[in-house]
Amino acid sequence: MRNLLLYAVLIWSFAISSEEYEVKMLNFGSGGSMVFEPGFLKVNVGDTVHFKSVDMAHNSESTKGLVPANALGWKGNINEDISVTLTEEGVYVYQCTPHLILGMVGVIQVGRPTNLDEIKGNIGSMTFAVNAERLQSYIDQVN
Ligand SMILES: [Cu+2]
Repeated sequence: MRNLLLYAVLIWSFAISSEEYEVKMLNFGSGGSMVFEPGFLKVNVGDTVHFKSVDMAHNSESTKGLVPANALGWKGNINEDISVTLTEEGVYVYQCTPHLILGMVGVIQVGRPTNLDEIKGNIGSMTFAVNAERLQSYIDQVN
């Protein structure tokens, strides 16, 4: 009986141990102009990412075809914070929709990178006017 109680407490503490992260949406950051910071995040399944609208005219939206197959994705409004709890394992590419062409993208790895090959195959068709190397540099950090 005592062991059962111990297990119950352990499971309960595991369930509430999911972590929270913050990604800022910025006009200028250490990674350049029109940028998410940090642009690459590695989290665990069940963790939550808060996208913070620090500067004006940005949003966070998962990029079509560049999220795990079972993931729902998200679409934040411009000038609004959005919180996303990531429940499907894999690699997620997301964008600021008005500044996608300016390379305002980010990558979140949730647990194991189950769809990494698919992502690598699909990002080749994306074109950026500036910050063209940024997405690849984030993908290179997936491990
Ligand atoms: Cu933006």
